[in-house]
Amino acid sequence: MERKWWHGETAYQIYPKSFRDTNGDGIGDLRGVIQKLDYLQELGIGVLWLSPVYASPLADQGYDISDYYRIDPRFGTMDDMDELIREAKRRNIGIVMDLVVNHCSDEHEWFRKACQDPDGKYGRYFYIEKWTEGEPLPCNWRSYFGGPVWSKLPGHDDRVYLHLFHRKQPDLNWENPEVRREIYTMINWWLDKGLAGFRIDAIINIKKALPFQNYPADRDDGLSSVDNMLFEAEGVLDFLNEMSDETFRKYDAFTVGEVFNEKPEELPLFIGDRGCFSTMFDFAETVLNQGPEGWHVQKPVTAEQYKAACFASQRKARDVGFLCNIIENHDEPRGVSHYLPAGTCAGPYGAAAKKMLGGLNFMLRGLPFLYQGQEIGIENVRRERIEEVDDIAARDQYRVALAAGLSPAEAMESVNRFSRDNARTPFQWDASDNAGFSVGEPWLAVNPNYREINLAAQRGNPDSVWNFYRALIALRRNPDYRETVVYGETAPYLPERKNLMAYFRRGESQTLLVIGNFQAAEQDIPLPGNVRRVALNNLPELSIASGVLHAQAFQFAVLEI
Ligand code: TEU
Ligand code: CA
Repeated sequence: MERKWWHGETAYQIYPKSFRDTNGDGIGDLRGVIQKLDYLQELGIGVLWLSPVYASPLADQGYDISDYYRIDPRFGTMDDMDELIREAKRRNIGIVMDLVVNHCSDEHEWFRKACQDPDGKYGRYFYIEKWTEGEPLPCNWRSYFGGPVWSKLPGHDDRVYLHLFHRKQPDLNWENPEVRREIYTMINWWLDKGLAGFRIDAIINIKKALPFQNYPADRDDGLSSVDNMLFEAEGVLDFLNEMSDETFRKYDAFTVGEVFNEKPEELPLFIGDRGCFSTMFDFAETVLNQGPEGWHVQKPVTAEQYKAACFASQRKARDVGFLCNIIENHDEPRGVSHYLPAGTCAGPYGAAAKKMLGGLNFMLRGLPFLYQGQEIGIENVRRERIEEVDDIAARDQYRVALAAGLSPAEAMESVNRFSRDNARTPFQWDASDNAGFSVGEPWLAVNPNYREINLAAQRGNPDSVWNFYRALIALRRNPDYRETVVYGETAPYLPERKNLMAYFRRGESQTLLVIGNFQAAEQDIPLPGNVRRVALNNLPELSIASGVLHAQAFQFAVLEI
């Protein structure tokens, strides 16, 4: 495998709207990111992904772009963006922007022109079909945010357009070479500014199985999940390789794909040495227990499931390339609330367990990708009423739960477990009003626990979650361990042992054993050899006697064997 500059880095995702607001309008902005670059450098971050800051009506919080060449004034100006790229580079941080090209906004000039003349040039930029009231729609796919993927084309009673996501996110027609050309020109325009690269949004969706046809319904609504269509769509890699040749490869840019549903044999084509992307996210843990019926029937993830999913991903990527390891992102609940046993965060072992989960994920082979606030252990937020929820996915799932017969209170339970708002509450900088995020009213209410969980408090505490993350990042950079931590092979240790997640990282001349006691009960773990050094431990003590590690609740350790 070819070595790349980014392999040894730690990456970090910023959701700009909720990171830091500098002008008091309650919306995080680019100047806020610039202001916190020193913080990110201190943390040890080398790659920084910004969720979208392009001009947008924010129907899906920026994932609906109305102008790819402009910064939304709520986030700042193009000068701010240029300054951010420059200032980050000075700190050896590469800026990665979000590339959202499966769809644009219905307020994009292209779509407006398509509405004016559906048979003209811009009509062919989208998927527009003839349809009259009373007829069945061109196909029965269910949009990711609920309801059919077809909506009436504004101004035309006899046409519908396709949107796999929200109706304000019309899908771009990748089959049209003119569309692809427009996109490549735009990508290169941004790369010329000195970006390190892109995170590539929802990219598997750009290839549709055509002609449009129905799939078996998987809910009472008679619709069928887009997944069923994607399973049959062929040829996405032709588009992706063309895009890569025309753009990323020319710049040796860093690219990370948001790829769900890839076929096993395709992995090398995505992230191998000659793959279309540098890397992609490992979503094997993210999708555990998800299903077409929705959030209200989704079961909690067990330690056994989590471990098995991590190990399966390590195995599949082993000879191929690097995956990005995450416990959360802006679409998911907070990892500590989602993967740890219920009630753990608020209990006596909360801090230990948060460190354990972070450590187990961080030490896997691949690129560790932190999400803002993960480093201080931010938790899910509780909302009482659906009106307090912003997330369009959560609002849809609330309706789905009610339609399935749940009471409003029960429906809110599932919303609270999975809402994307969990990840989108403002960053908790300190114990001052609004968690130091803004002097104004935040666009989304802060998590009320910010007076206990905040960066300022954790800085001063050597045992904090934050200081533990600092130690993890430092270990990855430590010349004594770097080679093994970054490139060492992963091999499970005692994989059958319940509520234990343990694995070796084996380098040429060094073996590390990573151990996490994934439960509140203590556990005796036989060690496979003598411990030469303790590289990391999440508790003040580590009890080893006659070759047995007596692990405390949620104890985590990295041992050199
Ligand atoms: O998400 C793509 C995706 O597959 C979503 O369906 C995701 O599973 C969903 O948000 C979970 O409820 C990307 C972005 O990360 C997301 O924020 C956007 O809403 C979406 O694309 C559309 O651009
Ligand atoms: Ca602002």
